[in-house]
Amino acid sequence: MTRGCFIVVEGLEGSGKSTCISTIRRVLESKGITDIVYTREPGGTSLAEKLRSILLDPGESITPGAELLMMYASRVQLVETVIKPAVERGAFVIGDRHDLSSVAYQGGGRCMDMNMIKNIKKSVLGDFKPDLTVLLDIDPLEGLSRVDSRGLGRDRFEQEKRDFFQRVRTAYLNEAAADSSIRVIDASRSLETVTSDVISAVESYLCSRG
Ligand code: T5A
Repeated sequence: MTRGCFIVVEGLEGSGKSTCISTIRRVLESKGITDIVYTREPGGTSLAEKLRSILLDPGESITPGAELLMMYASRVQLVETVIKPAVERGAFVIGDRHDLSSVAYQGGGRCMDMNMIKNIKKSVLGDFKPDLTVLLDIDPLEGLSRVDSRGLGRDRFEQEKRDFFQRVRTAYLNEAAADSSIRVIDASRSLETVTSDVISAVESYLCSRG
């Protein structure tokens, strides 16, 4: 059986990840791909959804180390029980965030040691990584103003200051510069233009798979 693949969408809050995921689904369906699995992080399993509700709760006070380990506990459970089995049976998995979020938010945003984060990743996930990552790049203020326009309030991360999100953005872009499987798309432009770039990125990846 042909191996499936794992496509991840990353970006700051309000960068348009949900819209991008719908676009990717449409591209895959247009190619006749029907076995598509959706994941989100933190979350995506019973255990990880419980951790997600704690991690996003604005009433929780969580140390950076505890936050990082909860992100990885959530991720390992998801990778081992959902993502790997799906990819092995030939499914296309579309992930709303994955490991790059920990590098950007805990490494960049919380200023934690990047090597320590990468060592944890290596210890618990080995060489597992997405086949393609679409990184939606946006100025934090613009992203957060989109979030606020939904009128649902801010979660624990969304309450952070602008500097935090600037560091997250810088870390995202630094990682992208060093990894050709990460495609950066300027998400500040119109939805139509962003969608067109997302389609090109996914089609070009599918072509490269043959
Ligand atoms: N986290 C996560 C870590 O710190 N470490 C980790 O390891 C992991 C995995 C998760 C939080 O956890 C943190 C990061 C996050 O803070 P979440 O809810 O999964 O939280 O992620 P959010 O980024 O908060 O999700 P959002 O729903 O806020 O962002 P989206 O999905 O990017 O936003 P979306 O697609 O709903 O779009 C927002 C609005 O903008 C509009 C949309 O219509 C929507 O109304 N929009 C546009 N408007 C104008 N022009 C465009 N081009 C537009 N694209 C979308």
